[in-house]
Amino acid sequence: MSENAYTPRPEHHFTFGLWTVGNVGRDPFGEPVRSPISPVRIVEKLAELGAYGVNLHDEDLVPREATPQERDRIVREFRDALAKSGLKVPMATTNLFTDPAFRDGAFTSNDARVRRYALQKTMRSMDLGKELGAEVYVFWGGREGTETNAAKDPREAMKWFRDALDFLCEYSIAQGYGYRFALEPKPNEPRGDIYLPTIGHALAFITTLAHPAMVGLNPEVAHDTMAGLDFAHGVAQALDAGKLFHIDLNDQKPGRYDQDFRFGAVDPKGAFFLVKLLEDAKWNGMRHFDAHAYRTEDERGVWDFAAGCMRTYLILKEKAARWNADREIQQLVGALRSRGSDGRAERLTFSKERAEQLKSQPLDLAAIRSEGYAYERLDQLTMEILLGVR
Ligand code: GCO
Ligand code: MN
Ligand code: MN
Repeated sequence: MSENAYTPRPEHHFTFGLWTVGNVGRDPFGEPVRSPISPVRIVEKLAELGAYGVNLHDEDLVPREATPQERDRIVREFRDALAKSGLKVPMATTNLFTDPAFRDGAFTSNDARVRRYALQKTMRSMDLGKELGAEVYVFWGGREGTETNAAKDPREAMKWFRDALDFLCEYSIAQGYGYRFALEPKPNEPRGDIYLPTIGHALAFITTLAHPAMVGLNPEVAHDTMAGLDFAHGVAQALDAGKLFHIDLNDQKPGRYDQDFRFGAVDPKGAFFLVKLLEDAKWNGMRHFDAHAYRTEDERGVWDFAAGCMRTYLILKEKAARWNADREIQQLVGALRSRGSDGRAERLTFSKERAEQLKSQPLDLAAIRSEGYAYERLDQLTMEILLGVR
């Protein structure tokens, strides 16, 4: 494949949040190290780099204290920049975490006024998202959680969370917005423990909602990694359930603070299996990078970071194609698929006869117990593709 295979283009559906490339490098110990980049400039630069779209929280674009006139001017200028560059806004979300009002959560705050404020802010932000053309609406409940379970009964919190999502589904329907809601699980940070901490928790919760078909997931690499989980397994389960509505790509070392590193920067092998999964599934959602440049960087480093996320994805996509086309790998995979059967894909479906037949079927347990699976060879071949010698 030529160098061009690694050049991002809009058809690859790469997106970034205004808050990602716009991250000013503030951390709990230090002040910002970069000046804010205006939303209009972000749109221009992302388009230049080959991205498809830009996503936003309400406050990334319109400051919380803006007057209606200021809001309209800011939105108009932003829409002009989008129209000029061709960049889209596929996803929008609400900032339900910065305002001190949300210190005990938004939809699950113990304060009923805060729960109303959270709905009000989300509805307004959904209006803004629609004005910009967003189709997916993300719910990251960063403040929905506790430091102590003395604070609230988690069953009560689940009810409040459900009421809020049911309310907002109805709002989307009543307004004719057609949003698909995507819940974003995270185990902790900024709360000590966050509700709906994993993909599995969120999938189960969705089945309890009034409009389960409208609601899916926005899983993130770093969040599952923080919980010590295999991200590709969670994503596969979301795909299997038809619930992968969006994805947040980045990277993270396990056991650390929330790092939001450039995609593939820590665990390229994990990133490879993720890209392979998404591409093999022909998943057509947005590849959204929810990450930011190291705090050491100036604005130039920010664009290096953004270009790097997309380039790494495309390199891994090419590696996945190479893996799928590799004869030796495919022989090994083929042997696994037909292992122990007559070569046809075998599904165990129940019938009384099948059960009876199975109960009395002789099985060569001695052979089953002694035959290896050749995963060492398969994994080494994978490594050699990844390391560029195959
Ligand atoms: C985090 C989250 C957020 C959300 C964003 C969109 O760890 O801070 O990943 O970046 O994705 O608020 O909802
Ligand atoms: Mn995150
Ligand atoms: Mn995220």
